[in-house]
Amino acid sequence: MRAFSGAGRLSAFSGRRVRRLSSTRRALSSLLCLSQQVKEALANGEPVVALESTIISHGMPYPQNVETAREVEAIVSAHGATPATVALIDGRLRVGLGDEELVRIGRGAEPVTKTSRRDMAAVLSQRVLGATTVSGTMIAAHLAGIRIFATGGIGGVHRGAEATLDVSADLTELGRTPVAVVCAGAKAILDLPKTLEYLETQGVPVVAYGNGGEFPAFYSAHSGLRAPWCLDTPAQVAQMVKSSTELGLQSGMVVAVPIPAEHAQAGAEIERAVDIAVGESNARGVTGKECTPFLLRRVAELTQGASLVANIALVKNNARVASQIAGSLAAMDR
Ligand code: PSU
Ligand code: MN
Repeated sequence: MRAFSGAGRLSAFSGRRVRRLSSTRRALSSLLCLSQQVKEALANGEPVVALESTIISHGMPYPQNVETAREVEAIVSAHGATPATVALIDGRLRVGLGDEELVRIGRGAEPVTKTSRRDMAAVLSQRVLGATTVSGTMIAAHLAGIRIFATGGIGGVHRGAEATLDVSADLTELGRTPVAVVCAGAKAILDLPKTLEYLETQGVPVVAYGNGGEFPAFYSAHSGLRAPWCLDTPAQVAQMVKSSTELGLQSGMVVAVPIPAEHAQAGAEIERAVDIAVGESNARGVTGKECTPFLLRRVAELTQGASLVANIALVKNNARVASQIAGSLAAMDR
C-alpha cells in the first residue's frame, strides 16, 4: 500500500517534470536560431564546422577581422562543409550568420560583449550584441548538434594564475561539452604547461595533429611540450570523436594544428613581444576578461602587425583541417 502511494507521488512528480522539460525545449527552440544552410546541412548529415565570433570582435582589428571571417567561411565551404559562425543577436543564439551580421560584430560601430558561458544568459536576456568565445561557441555548437569547431587559439591558464586564479572558462567547457576544437594550441601569453595539466584534470584529450607529438604554441609549432596524443589524418581524428561520442563521455577535445611553416618565421620576434605585453598587463593591473584582448592588441602593435598576419594564416589553416575532419566524420555516420 505504501509502495503504491509512493509510486503515485512519483508519477505525479514526473508528470510535472515532463511538462517542465517540454516547455524548456520549446523555449530553447525559440532562443536557438540556425541559419537555413546550417539547418539543411545538419538534417542531411552533411559536415558543418562551428566558428567563434570573439576572434572577430576582440581578437583582431577592423577591417582584417571581417575579411578573415569571410575568408574562413569560404575555406570551410570550399572544403565541402557548411560554416556556422556563432553570435548572440537580438536575444537569440544564432548559429550561422549572414554577411551583415559579420560586419555588425566586426566593425566596432556598436558595443559587442565578449560572451563566455558565464555571460550567455545575461547577454540573451538583456538583448545586447554578444560575440561568443570558445566556451560560448562550444555550448551553441552542441545545442545545434555540431561536433567540430575551428578557431585560432583556445584560452588557458594565465601566467601568474597561482596568484590570480585566472583560468579560462574554455578549459572547463572542454571538460563538459562534447565538441572538438581545432586550434593552433594556446598562445605563449599563457602558461602552457599548466594549461596542459588543467586539461588533463578536466579529462580533455589534447591531440597534436601532424606535429610529431609536440603541442604547438600558436605562433610557433614548438612549445617543447609533449601532447598526450598524436594523430596525423582527418580520419583518425574523426574516429576518435566517434569513439568519444559512443562512450557518452560528454567532454570535448583539443586538436592542436601547428601554424603552417611558411608563417612560423616571425615566431621568435612575436614571443619577445608577448613577454613585453605580459609585463605591461601586470604593471597596469589588467584582469579578467580584458586580459586576453589586451595582450592580443599589444602583441600586434609591438610586432607591427606580424602577429596578425600569422594569426590569420593559422586560423585559415585550422578551418581547412576542421572541414576535412567534419567531412570524414559525416562519411563515417553515413
Ligand atoms: N586566443 C586567441 N585569440 C582569441 C582568443 C583567444 O589567440 O581571439 C579569444 C577566444 O574567444 C577565447 C577567448 O575563447 O579569447 C579566451 O578568453 P579568456 O582568456 O578571457 O577566457
Ligand atoms: Mn580569464
